[in-house]
Amino acid sequence: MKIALITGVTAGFGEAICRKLIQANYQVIGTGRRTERLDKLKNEFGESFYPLAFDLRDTAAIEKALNSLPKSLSAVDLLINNAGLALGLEPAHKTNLNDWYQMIDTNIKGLVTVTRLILPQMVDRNSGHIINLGSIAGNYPYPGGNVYGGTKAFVKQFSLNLRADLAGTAIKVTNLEPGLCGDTEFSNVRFKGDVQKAAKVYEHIDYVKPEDIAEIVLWLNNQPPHVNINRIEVMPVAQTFSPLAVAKK
Ligand code: NDP
Ligand code: 8X3
Repeated sequence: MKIALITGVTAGFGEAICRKLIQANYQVIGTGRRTERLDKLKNEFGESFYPLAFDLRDTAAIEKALNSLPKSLSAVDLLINNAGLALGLEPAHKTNLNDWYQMIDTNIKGLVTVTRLILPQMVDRNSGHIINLGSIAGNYPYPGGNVYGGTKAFVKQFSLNLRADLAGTAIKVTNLEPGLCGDTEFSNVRFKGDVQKAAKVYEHIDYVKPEDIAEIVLWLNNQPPHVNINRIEVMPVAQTFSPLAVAKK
């Protein structure tokens, strides 16, 4: 039985990935801050689910939580760095600096901390797969994407650089880059609880669902040992590109 550690299982993609992997017979270690939601998953999945509560911005809490794992769960086969957030959609000069720090501390600092703590045992066993949740926001700039897009560009380059460092090992690294995806708390968080504004983002769009992302994660991890998917960008058919903006005089 494979052991997967998924950050951010208390909502959205993470929860869907957790369900999909447990159905596929993985043992899942799931993290998040909201302990009541972790407890709910524990009640639902029993032995297949191991809850670990910590805030990704708190390095000491991450270390304590990961060090507390029972020996039977300490060899993680699949690390899914999913937890993350966007805050705000204002232009850079109007944003709240603390929102920027929170995105950097969660999407970058938290992600690299978990990775750095899990990676050595993968290298020791010469086995494992890290899947990072990037975003199309790390590939294409858009107004208001400022620091969020910057964090996801970091995640993309970090993923590719991990592959460079892991040359000669059997360890895989993938950056999964979704576009517009609904049925998660992403926009509620981005718009700080303004549910109506969040709902508008998904109006009249057949968006990508958390289950679609979960299916892709399982497929990525099920590739044969010699195949690494470096990056995979996923959009709803309804989302596509527009011309570059030009401000005329
Ligand atoms: P949700 O808001 O639905 O879920 C986010 C998860 O991250 C929650 O489980 C939350 O848990 C956890 N999390 C957030 N901050 C922290 C923190 N400080 N410490 C610990 N856990 C934290 O978002 P999605 O499922 O939509 O997004 C998941 C990932 O996918 C993110 O990295 C996001 O950037 C990325 N993504 C999302 C897209 C979308 O359109 N939805 C598209 C492209 C990428 P808790 O609050 O309990 O701590
Ligand atoms: C989430 C997708 O386009 O809102 O990462 O940045 S987008």
